[in-house]
Amino acid sequence: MSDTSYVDEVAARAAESGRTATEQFRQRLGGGGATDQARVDLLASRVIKAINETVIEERVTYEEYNALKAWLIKVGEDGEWPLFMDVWVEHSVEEVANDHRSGSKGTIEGPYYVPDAPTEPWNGTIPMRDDEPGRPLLFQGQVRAVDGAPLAGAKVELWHADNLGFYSQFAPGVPQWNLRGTFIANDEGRFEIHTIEPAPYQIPTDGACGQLIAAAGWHAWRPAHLHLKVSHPGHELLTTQLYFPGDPHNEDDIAGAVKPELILAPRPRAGGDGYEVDYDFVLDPE
Ligand code: MBD
Ligand code: FE
Repeated sequence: MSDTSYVDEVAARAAESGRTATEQFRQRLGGGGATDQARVDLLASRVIKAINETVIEERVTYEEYNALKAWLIKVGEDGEWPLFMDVWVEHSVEEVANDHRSGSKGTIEGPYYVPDAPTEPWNGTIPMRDDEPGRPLLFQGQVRAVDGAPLAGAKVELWHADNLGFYSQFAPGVPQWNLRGTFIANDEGRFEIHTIEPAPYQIPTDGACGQLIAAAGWHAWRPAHLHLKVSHPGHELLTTQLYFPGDPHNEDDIAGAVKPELILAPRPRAGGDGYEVDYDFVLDPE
């Protein structure tokens, strides 16, 4: 494959992911949400005031003002509002939402979760292609309550990008449930999940968010990561991500979602291919 066709292929997938993320959001969460008048008044007033203060203090020109309007229009046209919000805002919402927890650390969900991935046994393999590229990874651990009691039958939902950084259902050409699975922990709350190591992920560069990143001289990278939702009746749902040591973007994740507690310590797999890693989850009571 020539360099140009590779770039074109990546660009085509990037544009597709914005449309799909917007459509998924509308179906799952769109339309509902908080509309308490006093809160809308308070929050909208504060955001509008912050924008106006920036304009006055930085002496924003009409040229800059119109560039902003054009860009805001394009974010919508490209379907990139879910991406923009999850990359630059969700980490603060997550921080506030979860600061009472004493169990495992959470972090942002991001734009690419899909509910109801195929159910697999506690020691199963995530759906993947026969020739799925990437180093094999055995991800194992236990789900417990804060008092240490194992949570039998806990649900461990895992989703992640492939070895090229593509998410199924958002990048065309990837099988529907590729690298998305729901694992049911055994009677001791344990799981042993066979998957592959994901690649670092560059957020789409050919849409409005990429335009902002290029115009500002930022980078578009997230470190390689596993996404998880861990749940059990009577306990708070944990939405989190796990990262790999040594990834340079653990220090400068564009989405600000890395925490020290979320960095894995994989080791070469004893008597097998690839890597294995232990990580336990502790769920707070509801
Ligand atoms: C991702 O894979 C992701 O996890 C986030 C938060 C934003 C964009 C792409
Ligand atoms: Fe992700």
